[in-house]
Amino acid sequence: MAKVYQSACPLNCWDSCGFHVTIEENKVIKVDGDPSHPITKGKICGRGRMLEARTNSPQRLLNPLKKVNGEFQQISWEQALDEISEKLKDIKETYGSSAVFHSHDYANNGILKNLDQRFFNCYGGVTEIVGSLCWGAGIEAQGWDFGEAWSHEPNDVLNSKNIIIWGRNVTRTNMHFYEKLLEAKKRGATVFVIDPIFNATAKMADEYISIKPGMDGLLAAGIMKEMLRLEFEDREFIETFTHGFQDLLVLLESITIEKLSEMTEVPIEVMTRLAAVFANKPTAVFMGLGMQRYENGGNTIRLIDALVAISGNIGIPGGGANYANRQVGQSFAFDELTLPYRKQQHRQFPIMKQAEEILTAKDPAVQMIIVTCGNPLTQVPDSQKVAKAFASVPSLVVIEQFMTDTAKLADYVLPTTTVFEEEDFYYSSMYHHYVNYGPKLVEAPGEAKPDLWIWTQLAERLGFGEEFAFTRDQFFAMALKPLEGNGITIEKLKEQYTLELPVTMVPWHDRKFKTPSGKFEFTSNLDRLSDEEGLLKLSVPIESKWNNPDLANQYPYHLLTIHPLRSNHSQNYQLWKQAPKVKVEVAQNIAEQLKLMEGDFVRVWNDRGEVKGYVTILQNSHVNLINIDEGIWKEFGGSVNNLTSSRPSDNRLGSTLYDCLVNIEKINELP
Ligand SMILES: Nc1nc2c(c(=O)[nH]1)N[C@H]1C(S)=C(S)[C@@H](COP(=O)(O)OP(=O)(O)OC[C@H]3O[C@@H](n4cnc5c(=O)[nH]c(N)nc54)[C@H](O)[C@@H]3O)O[C@H]1N2
Ligand SMILES: Nc1nc2c(c(=O)[nH]1)N[C@H]1C(S)=C(S)[C@@H](COP(=O)(O)OP(=O)(O)OC[C@H]3O[C@@H](n4cnc5c(=O)[nH]c(N)nc54)[C@H](O)[C@@H]3O)O[C@H]1N2
Ligand code: SF4
Ligand SMILES: [Mo]
Repeated sequence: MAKVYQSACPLNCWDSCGFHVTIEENKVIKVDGDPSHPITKGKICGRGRMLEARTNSPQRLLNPLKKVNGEFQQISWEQALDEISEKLKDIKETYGSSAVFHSHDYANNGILKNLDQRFFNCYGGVTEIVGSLCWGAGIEAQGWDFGEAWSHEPNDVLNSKNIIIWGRNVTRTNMHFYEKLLEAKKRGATVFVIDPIFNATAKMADEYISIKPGMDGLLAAGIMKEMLRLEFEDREFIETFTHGFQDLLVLLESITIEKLSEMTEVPIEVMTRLAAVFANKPTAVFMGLGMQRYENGGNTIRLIDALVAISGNIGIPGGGANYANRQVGQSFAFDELTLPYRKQQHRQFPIMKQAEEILTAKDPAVQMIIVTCGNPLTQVPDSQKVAKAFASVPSLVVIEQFMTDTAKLADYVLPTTTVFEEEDFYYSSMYHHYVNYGPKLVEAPGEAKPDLWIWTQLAERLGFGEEFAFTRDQFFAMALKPLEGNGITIEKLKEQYTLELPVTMVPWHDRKFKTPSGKFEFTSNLDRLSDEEGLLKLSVPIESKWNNPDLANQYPYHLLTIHPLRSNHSQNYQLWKQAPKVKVEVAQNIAEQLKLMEGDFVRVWNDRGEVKGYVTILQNSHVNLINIDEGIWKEFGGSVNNLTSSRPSDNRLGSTLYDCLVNIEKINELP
């Protein structure tokens, strides 16, 4: 008899949904929304539903594999764990533990997925990644301005008069926020969308503002200039609660509004109108992550923060410079889980530059890479270099559910469980502040094992088994320790399935910022920054005609590689009923200039590589723009990261995935 259980979505996503999962005879039959979830209220997206297909897929990895003479052979867990732990021992003795590189991302939002760090710390400390392909530039930027990247709680948007969706693809990536926007609109709020692509959210907005990619900081500067000219700024907030306003004035005086309009490709009237919108408080800004994946990404977010600050929209209900809500992750006791004091050696590679770092590492050179919760061959920029680097290392161990492009390259592939095959609790620091419980509902197929089981087995073989001799409940209790006083325990979570975390609902309402001056900092006072670094700048994408006219002549089109509708990154393409094809979306002006028609086969290229695919014409998008959704596997024509650059952002912690110029031509399809 089929039975419905409560559970939760593990995917790296804004929404962190509650699930109803139908189980019959140890099989997942259906994944649906849990109507009792306070935020997600029974609605989920196709990626969540596809977790059924993911769990039951005949393509699942079922046994440990070892590559022998270029071919994978099935081996026992005993053999895999013995051989890998022997290699780990030898590497530590001969080269030091930091000769092991842990390459990962955040494919699963379960708290116990962080125990990989406990393993590597107890082993002695390995080479870790630093920074983030995803949101790194913006998190760092808000750290400079506010001291933290915190957002308002989801229902606060119902207090806003005006809502600016700035580079967030809400209908596609953050569907429950879309529901809230509709509700806010019904209550009379006005919605603006600023984006180079006329996306589905733009269709529901009251006004759509088209912008040249990477120019949002300059648009914020233009709006600030108009705001100051019209004396719309909030003088009291500026004088009492901010630091560095004079520096901002000098910066804004260094450029004319006409120049800003020319560079952003946004008319001056729009800047004037938006200045009035920001003054008509409360106005809330909801930033997406796409717009900070540029070389100038940190400055972009800082200039938008500055605009929200001078208009007095900080710390008031219905306002806010909403980007991420790190309060959520900060609620848990990470150090208790991960034991950072146990590491004796330590080295860091920036996540975007991992390929270059691997290829040039000395003292010690990288001897082994262990990949968890990530698919770097598809997702990390400059894919060809990534493939070369990963192939150059003596041992590559990949813990995976599917034979991804990264797994194909491995020496050992260890099969792991999917969400309903193990117990965990899930949260996301992107949008809402509820934590969700997900019980184990079915047995894993074949010999697939939870990541935690793999760490425990390896730890025993390496002599620190006692650090993993805890039940899941004991690990949960460790993570939840700081919340005990608020009555948030694992017992209560198991009973109620979702619990509200005690976060600040309207950040900075007390005007106490976590910066060195205690104020909002237009100029950052952080000790680790030079005076020059702390200043706001008017900067442009590195791959743009303003910065590199020769490159822009050779590669006249701007390439975006945004997140796909029907896949979470690279996780779902192999599950589609019809094999995916690379869709090359081109702006109307490009199609007209190059006489491209819907369905034409084209090549998109730059100095880093090429991708081939089929043309779709983008309606109403900004000119000279091409988009290819990210995540596509090699066998389906990917990866788009063949084209992207591994440069870091201005503040070093973000990627520049969208700071990318290309050319395009029609070619004949191979028979
Ligand atoms: N369907 C789906 N949903 C997802 C994911 C997924 O893979 N698929 N991934 C999840 C993850 S990990 C993340 S990080 C989030 C990301 O969520 P979003 O930030 O919403 O999505 P992105 O695709 O990163 O960013 C794309 C948006 O930014 C716009 N954009 C790009 N460059 C610029 C610019 O210079 N200026 C402006 N104003 N806009 C710009 C794009 O046109 C697009 O609308 O989505 C999450 N949700
Ligand atoms: N060009 C371009 N590149 C991008 C982006 C972009 O917009 N454009 N977006 C960037 C962003 S925002 C992000 S967040 C990254 C995401 O990058 P990744 O996290 O590397 O992408 P995923 O496709 O989600 O790959 C995760 C892999 O982890 C595996 N996995 C899932 N659950 C588990 C688990 O429990 N244990 C283990 N061991 N493995 C598991 C999945 O099978 C999958 O193959 O990509 C970045 N790359
Ligand atoms: S992927 Fe995001 S929106 Fe879809 S079900 Fe999971 S948490 Fe919800
Ligand atoms: Mo992300």
